[in-house]
Amino acid sequence: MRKIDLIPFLLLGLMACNDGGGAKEEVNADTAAAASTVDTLHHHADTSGAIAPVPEIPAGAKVFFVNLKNGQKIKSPFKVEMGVSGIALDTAGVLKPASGHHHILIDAGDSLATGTVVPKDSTHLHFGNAQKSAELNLTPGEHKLTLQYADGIHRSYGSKLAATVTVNVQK
Ligand SMILES: [Cu+2]
Repeated sequence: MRKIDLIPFLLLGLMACNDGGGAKEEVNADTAAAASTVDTLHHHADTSGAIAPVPEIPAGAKVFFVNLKNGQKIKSPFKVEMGVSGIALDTAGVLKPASGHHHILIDAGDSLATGTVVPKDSTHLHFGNAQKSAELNLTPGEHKLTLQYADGIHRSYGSKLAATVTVNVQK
């Protein structure tokens, strides 16, 4: 009885030794176990580390220009009121769920792809102090203004939290 029981193990052992794969297989099994552990750790790290995904947009959230309509004629400088509903308005610096701040893109497209860090330059204005209004000084002519919401670390929420109007600045 005992001898018969041992035979399969011996055979396995011999086969493993013969192709030198015995040790390898053990290592592989360990690696697989370790990999799944690391994987679990990574998933946790993803929600708290520097590469955390852009927070989900709450259903129904939107941004809008409060005082500007598409095609509006306006004199410069002028005040822009930035509206948001369904998602919190907060200062920049810390990543929080369901939260963000406004940006105005001037003649720089209809939105920035989700996750894109909003550039900081003369055509990409940040309102990281949770401002709700801004004064713009634009040259005469047509200008496309886009309100783009982004998370606490300036990553765009994409087209779902963007609004665009074209204004006509009078001479
Ligand atoms: Cu920003």
